[in-house]
Amino acid sequence: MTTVPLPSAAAKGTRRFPKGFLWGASTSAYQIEGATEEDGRGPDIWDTFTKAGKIQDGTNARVACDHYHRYKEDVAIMKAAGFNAYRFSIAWPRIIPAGTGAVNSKGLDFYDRLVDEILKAGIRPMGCLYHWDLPQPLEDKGGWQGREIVGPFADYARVVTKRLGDRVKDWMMLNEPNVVAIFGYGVGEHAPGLHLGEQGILRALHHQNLAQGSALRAIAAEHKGMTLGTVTNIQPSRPDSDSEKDRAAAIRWDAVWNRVTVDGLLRGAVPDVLAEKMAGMVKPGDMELAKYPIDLLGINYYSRCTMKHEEGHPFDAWWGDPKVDRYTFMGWPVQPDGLYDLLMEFKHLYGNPAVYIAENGAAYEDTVAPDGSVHDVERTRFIREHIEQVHRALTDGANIKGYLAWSLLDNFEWAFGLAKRFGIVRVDYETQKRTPKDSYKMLAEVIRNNAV
Ligand code: IFM
Repeated sequence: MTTVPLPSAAAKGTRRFPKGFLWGASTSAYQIEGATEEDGRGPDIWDTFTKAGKIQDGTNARVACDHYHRYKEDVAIMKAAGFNAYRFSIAWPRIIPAGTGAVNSKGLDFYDRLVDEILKAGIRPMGCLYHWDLPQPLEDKGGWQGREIVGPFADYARVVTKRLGDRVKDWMMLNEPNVVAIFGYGVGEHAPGLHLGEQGILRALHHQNLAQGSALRAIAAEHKGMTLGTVTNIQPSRPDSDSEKDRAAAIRWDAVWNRVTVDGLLRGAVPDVLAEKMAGMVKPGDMELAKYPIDLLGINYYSRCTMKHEEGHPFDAWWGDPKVDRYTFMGWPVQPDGLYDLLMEFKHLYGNPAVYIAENGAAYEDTVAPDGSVHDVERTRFIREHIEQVHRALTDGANIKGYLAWSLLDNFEWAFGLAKRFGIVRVDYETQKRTPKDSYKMLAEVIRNNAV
């Protein structure tokens, strides 16, 4: 095991964060809950995708971290680290199993219990309505390809907030709509596994924008004092080389990956470079519906997008290689300063609205020491370095309200299955034993000091 020297200021924790800064972690329902066939939950697109044998390591999420039954233990783990915030997602197929129509009260009961436990631990629950688990019956009707999904999503938002809104005041609509659109509908690597190319990607993005705008309004109409927002992964898009073609690819990719969602929501606008391609799907009134004065935007960051011109991919753009000295077990480059760049760019482009880091973390090949502990040196370093960049951006005036690590637990990493571990807490999938890793201990220390 290599030891990583830390800059002395970081080791002493001299960079202080504002009072009330949100600290914690994020998870999503499908990745941790398990119990996919329990208490009236309906099938979703990831159940179908998994059953079709599309998961690289052949695993599935039927049990995952068994959080559905072990949530009390998991909340206790958060409390012990001193979290004051936790973002989790609600499983649409637990609440409205067919996507529309009958509400499953047992599904709501689970989140009732979970929320009460989180509050009892003194943690601020931040609910996310959609983290990729679309009820299969809705996909059968076209899923995010059709605008018919807008009404059902707003209805679902109403049902959830009616039940939990007395206690959960922070509501995020979607998680990473760009990943849903590109990997789910564009290139088929995620559920529902469709290869619909550019038009499929843009349709899925546009309809998520509309559903989001509609759900935000539905919640605001019925509740006062909510903090409303959404979560998107903004990644600075940079060319792989100085060539004209790579530079153009990076600009196109920035529009697809970052701007359709953020410009739609914050400006009610379609990025210029995509206006022609989206002309057929944007109807009068759509962009007014997409635009909403949110209170808080969740930003997920893992690395920059280094883009090269490559035909055969949507928008003739695909990931190149920035040739850095460190990569995670996902093969993703480690670029902490990209987080600073994006926070500062975002501040300048959008007038410095309130944001928080809703996900940031890394998969590494952890090993369990003979005494059972997990010294995840690289993840610890990764998280610390990113928190340092958050502090740097705060110092330079960015309006950042919190930092949530991805993820609390090792979990089901979508098409990669259980093999890719992002947790700051190890999960032994045989025994369901939880072991806080060194990264968890480091984060707990940062939280205790409110400083890095
Ligand atoms: O696990 C995912 C999460 O569901 C969404 N953001 C990226 C994470 C790591 O791939």
